[in-house]
Amino acid sequence: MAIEVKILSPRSRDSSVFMLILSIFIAFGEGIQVSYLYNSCNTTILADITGLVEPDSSLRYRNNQDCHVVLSTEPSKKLLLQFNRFVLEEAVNGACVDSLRLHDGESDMASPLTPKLCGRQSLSEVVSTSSNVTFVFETDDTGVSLGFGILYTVFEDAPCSAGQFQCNNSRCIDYSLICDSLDNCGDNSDEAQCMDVIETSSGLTLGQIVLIALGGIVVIVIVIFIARSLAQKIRSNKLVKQLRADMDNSRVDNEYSNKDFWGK
Ligand SMILES: [Ca+2]
Repeated sequence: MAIEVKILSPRSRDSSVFMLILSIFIAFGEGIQVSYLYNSCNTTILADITGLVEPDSSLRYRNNQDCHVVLSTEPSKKLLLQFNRFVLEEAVNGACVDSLRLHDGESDMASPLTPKLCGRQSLSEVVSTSSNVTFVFETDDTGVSLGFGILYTVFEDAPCSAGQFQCNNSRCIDYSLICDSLDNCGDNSDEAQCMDVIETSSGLTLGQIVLIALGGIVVIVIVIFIARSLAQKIRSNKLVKQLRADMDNSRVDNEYSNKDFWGK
């Protein structure tokens, strides 16, 4: 079986750091499921829509681990695994002392999806052909490092069913995954043009709502301008009337004063 492991470019490595930070932020902010191998040794993690797999809840994994964990979804579905980071202890004399390997099935007897991985790796994605992926995480009794973060996304091949979004690469993912700032498709098509894609409860897209809001602001500015102009005109007319009245009163007063002065 061909092993599907994409190697990241340096620029992609930068983006993977960003993706890690973003995914952690979203994991805490949006309640994405985070599963720790340490807590799941020799058990099965049920993959629903998406989630993160990490070796441990702390920033460093532990010594003396021998974890076999199956990530499992519905039989008709598959798993896309994307590496946010991968930093295990470096190999000694060419042999991994801490390692992770992935298998395309529900045991470590299934076909390998990756070779035994250790040290610092720049990996992008691994795609299963079955509905199960087995993680085999082994560490020795000395030396630990940052570990790894793997975003998994459950998908099916097109044609998509109701409630699914069809990626440009013909993968079908849950519709809730679009515009969540995570590349769940693997080609980022679920995150492209999000302003036009997100539908709100009102049935309008965010783009339409923004346009309506901008239109509303323009109308309000025009109304304020017209109201201020009218107010100024009214005030100006009042002042002119008042001025004319004052001038008329002044003229009458002058006439009376002249009569008094000349005694007429
Ligand atoms: Ca997404």
